[in-house]
This record gives sequence, C-alpha cells and structure tokens, in this order.
Amino acid sequence: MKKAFITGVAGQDGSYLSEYLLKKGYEVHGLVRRNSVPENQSSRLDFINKNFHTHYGDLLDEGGLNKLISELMPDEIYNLAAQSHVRISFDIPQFTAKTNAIGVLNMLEAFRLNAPNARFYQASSSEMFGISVDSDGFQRETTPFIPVSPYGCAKVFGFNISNNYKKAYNLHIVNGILFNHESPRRGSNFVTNKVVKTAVEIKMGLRKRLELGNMDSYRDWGHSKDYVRAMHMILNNDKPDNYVVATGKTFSVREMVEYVFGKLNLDFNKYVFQNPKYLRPEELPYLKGDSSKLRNNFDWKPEYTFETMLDEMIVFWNNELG
Ligand code: NAP
Ligand code: F7E
Repeated sequence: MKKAFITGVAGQDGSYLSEYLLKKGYEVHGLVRRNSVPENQSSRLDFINKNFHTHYGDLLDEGGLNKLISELMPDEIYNLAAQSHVRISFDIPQFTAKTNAIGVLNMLEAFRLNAPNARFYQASSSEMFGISVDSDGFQRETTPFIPVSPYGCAKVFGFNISNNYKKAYNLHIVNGILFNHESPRRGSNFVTNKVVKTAVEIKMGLRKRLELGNMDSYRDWGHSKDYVRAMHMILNNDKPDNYVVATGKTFSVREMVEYVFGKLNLDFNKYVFQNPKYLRPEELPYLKGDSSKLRNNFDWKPEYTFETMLDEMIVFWNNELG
C-alpha cells in the first residue's frame, strides 16, 4: 500500500486529493493546523476511511515536519499548504511569504533529510506569471514570471527552490503550475464561490446585493477534482518535470457573474455593486493557460466545463441554504 503525505489536507485540493488517493488504495496522512474550533479543520474531510489519518503541524514548524516525515516515511509528498488568497496576501505579506516560500523550503528539507527516496509535488500557481503573457495570448511552462502580488512572489520562490533541490540533490520533485480551480469546497471568499453563494442567497430573498471588486479581470477556471487527478499523474511520471494545468479558456469575472445570475433567472445589473475594499493594490488582469505539455504526455483532459463547474456549485448552495 502506497503512503501519501499531504500538507494543506483540510483545504479544497487537499480534501479532493485525499479522496482520490484513498480510492486508488493509498494510505493518506494529512497535515492540519491546530484550530480552537476543530470543526473548521474537518468540514471538508467528512469522508470516513480507516486509511486516512491527520496530524497536527504547521509549515513554519520545522521540528514538527522533520518528526512527521521521519516517522511516516511517505512514498509521495504533496505540498499543498499555503496562504492561498491573493488579495489577503497584500494584508499579510510577511505571513504569506513565510508560509508560501520558507514553508516550501522547510518541507523540502524535511523530505531531503528524512525520506529522500520519496517523490515531492509542489503546488505552484499561474499567479507566478503575473502580467506576463505570450504573444499568442497564452501562458505556458516557458512564459517568464512577472508576479504582481506577495502571493505570486512567494510562489516563485517555492517554484525556484524546488527546482534547485531537484537538480542539486538529485531528488524526484515536480511542480504543477495550476490555473484557478474551483468547486463547492472553494473558500467562499474566492470570487466564484462568493458569487454563487450570494446569488443563491439573493434568489432565496436572504440578501439584497453582491459587492465585488474588479469585474474586468479574466481567469482560466477549472474544477479542483480534475486538477488533483493531474497532480497525481505528474508526480507518478518517472521523469520529474513541471507542467501547466489549465482549461485553455478564459472568462471575465463579469461573464462569470452574468452566467450564474442568468442560471437563477436574475438580472445581475440590479444586484451587483463595486466595493473598493475588494480591489487589489495591483491586479493580475488576464490568465489563459496552455496545458499542451500535460495533455501530450498524459491521458489528461478536464471532465468539467466552466458551465458544469458553476452549475455544480449552484446546486450545492441551493441544497446547503435551502
Ligand atoms: P486552500 O483551500 O486555501 O487550502 C490551503 C490549506 O493550507 C488550508 O487547509 C490551510 O489550513 C493550509 N495552511 C495554510 N497555512 C498553513 C501553514 N502555515 N501550515 C500548514 N498548513 C497551512 O487552497 P487550495 O485551493 O486547496 O490550494 C491548494 C494549493 O494550491 C495552495 O498551495 C494554493 O496556493 C495552490 N494553488 C491553488 C489554486 C486554486 O485555484 N485553488 C491555483 C494554483 C495554486 P487552514 O485550513 O487551517 O487555513
Ligand atoms: O480572484 C476578482 C479578483 O480571489 C479572481 C487562488 O486560488 O487563483 C486564485 O487567485 C479574480 C481577481 O482568485 C472579487 O480581483 C472581483 O481578478 O477568486 P480570486 P485569484 O486571485 O485569481 C490563483 C491561480 C491561485 O494560485 C490562488 O491561490 O476575481 N474579484 N471581485 C474578486 N476576487 C475576490 N476574491 N473577491 C471579490 O469580491
């Protein structure tokens, strides 16, 4: 039985990846932070499985990481933990840099010193590209990084240090450069889930308005379930390499809002307002990923479309709030 260790296991991707690996017969161990409300840690982990185990820890606690990795000796390590909210990274830049940059280094050291024969996946992000776009309108593995947020800058460090460790110490380390991916388990302060949840609340008469920031940015939105499949494929290839994971389609926030409100037979113009508090000091205006490298090397293509992903989120919030 293969053993996987997942940091950020209580997050959106960590929870779906756990379910995916458990179905494949893995023993899954996940790192969770101690929280005074333990339910906060388990709300996405309601699956019960004898092969699933959680351990308290933090990416900033090197001693704890070393102890866990040396005790567990996993075959696969997925480093998904991060302060993952871009706008909030402007509010707490130092914490974001510590977790998303130094935290990666802490995990790499725990892996190198204790379980160097394991395989290591680093959760890299399209936010690293920032304002950089190739002349054909896509971002891909060769596109230079010009990050425009503390989050993006810290992720570039995580990407670079993991590539450095791969070569310097001959370790099996891969990066998935994932574009935005969503689901009903997405934090409700990310734009898709915020829009869907609030639109359903408006439809039910529970709210009167939705306040957003910049509606003119474009994102390449996929579904988390499709993207955790890609993580596992990328890590299990014998040649460690880095891959973009994306749908190749881009929509503006405004188009996404229009779709969600339209599905609920609401005219979004009547309910949606801009609140400057949701604007960012610097915005990333446009993302569209070219995942040809992944699609040509593996049998991967997304099962969800932009529409089916949002439809699933609408059904989820209808059930949850209804
Ligand atoms: P998420 O839902 O925010 O989950 C992140 C997890 O990391 C949370 O469970 C969080 O714990 C944990 N965490 C935060 N700081 C930590 C620390 N110092 N030590 C230990 N754990 C810590 O994010 P996600 O959407 O699943 O994303 C997974 C990873 O992919 C992240 O690294 C993210 O940056 C990256 N990524 C995401 C996307 C996307 O669109 N979703 C795209 C590209 C890359 P708490 O629950 O206690 O807060
Ligand atoms: O914003 C705009 C906002 O916070 C998307 C993370 O998973 O993907 C994610 O980062 C767009 C931005 O995601 C609101 O300005 C408008 O242009 O949902 P988001 P993100 O910043 O793209 C990358 C790839 C990651 O790696 C990150 O971890 O929507 N927007 N109004 C808003 N965004 C939010 N959150 N809230 C608003 O009210």
